[in-house]
Amino acid sequence: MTDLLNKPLANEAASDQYAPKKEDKFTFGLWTVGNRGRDPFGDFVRPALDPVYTVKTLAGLGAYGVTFHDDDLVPFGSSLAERDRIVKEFKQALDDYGMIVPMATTNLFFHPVFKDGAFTAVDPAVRAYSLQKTMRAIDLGAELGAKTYVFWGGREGVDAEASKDPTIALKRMREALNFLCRYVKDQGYDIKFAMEPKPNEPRSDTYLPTVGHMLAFIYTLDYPEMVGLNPEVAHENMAGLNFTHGVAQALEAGKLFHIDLNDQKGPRYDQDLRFGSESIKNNFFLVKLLEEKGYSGPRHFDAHAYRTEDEQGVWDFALGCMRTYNMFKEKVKRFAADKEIQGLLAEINGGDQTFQGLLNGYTPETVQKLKGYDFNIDQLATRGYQYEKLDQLTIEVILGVR
Ligand code: GCO
Ligand code: MN
Ligand code: MN
Repeated sequence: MTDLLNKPLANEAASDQYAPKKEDKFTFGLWTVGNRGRDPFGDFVRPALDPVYTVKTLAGLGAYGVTFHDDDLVPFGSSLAERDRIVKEFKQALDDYGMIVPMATTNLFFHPVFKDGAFTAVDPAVRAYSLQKTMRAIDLGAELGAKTYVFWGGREGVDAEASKDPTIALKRMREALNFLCRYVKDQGYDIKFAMEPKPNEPRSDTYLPTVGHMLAFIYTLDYPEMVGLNPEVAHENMAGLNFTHGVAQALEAGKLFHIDLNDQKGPRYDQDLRFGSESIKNNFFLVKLLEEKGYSGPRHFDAHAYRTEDEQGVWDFALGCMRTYNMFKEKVKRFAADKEIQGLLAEINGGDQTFQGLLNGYTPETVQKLKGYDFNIDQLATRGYQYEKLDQLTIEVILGVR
């Protein structure tokens, strides 16, 4: 394997203001840079990357940590001795390169045993095995210091609608999460769960398909305080939704435990494109939300390089995700410091303050006043909101002319 850190790319890029730094908290899944370019129509195009080498290379590019599915680190079917050797070497690499594992997860979708799902599979043996595999994977995550444990229900869904009662599927999902929350508590692990919605793929319909569905479901669990969300850019876009609004709802509810950043060209299959490579304006507002509203977790990239790329292209991709995030961050600062934009926003949000007193919550007096007030709605309706101007100024910031 060539050691790309000895080539100039990373070092040159590290010299400018957008260069990723530890404090930016950028993380990558082992499966993301390790993606070998296989798709439903074509085989692998890149060799596998060794996890230790991945840790070293990502650290050199300025990343803060790595995440993994159990099987990304310890290949499925490894012996206990093999597992221990791999974990030891991996821990050493984390130490050597100053990297951490903030999140871990379980692969409940690759092996054929999961073809009908895991926690919601019709077969009780599959459901029981899924709990076993997840507990072992949680142990692995805990051993490596993960504080967030992600649940993406890869195959939790249907192709034949008649095969499952959707209300029973939800009950099964709830039972599994309740069970695993108890497991984490009993082990004394300092771990929270983050559920990741996706509307479809690989199943034609997945249960709990969007941020909103997931959020409502969390409050039906036995330990809702232990469970939050891991929304992904591509997934909400696959459902045609405004990702930033979904993330805002999770954040406002105190439920944004983690985030999967990538990009997507509209509602298609899950493209997992380099962060910020397509939806420039949407991602500007996403970064604005994360940076301005106090999200303090990792900025985790769940994306992969184009299938056309060799290993060099993979590191170009990884560096690109991080640099683009930092470029958006810089634009967000510009937006906040732009006097014309902020003046306009203050004016837009001003309105007639005499009515503010009627909007401070319910009182019988307010009811009386509101019911009796004679609003001049024709005059109110004539207002121009100046949103064309505001949006154009936003575009000018994003495109770098302000
Ligand atoms: C996907 C998902 C996954 C999950 C991962 C971690 O569409 O394949 O986004 O990449 O994020 O399994 O849970
Ligand atoms: Mn995805
Ligand atoms: Mn994801």
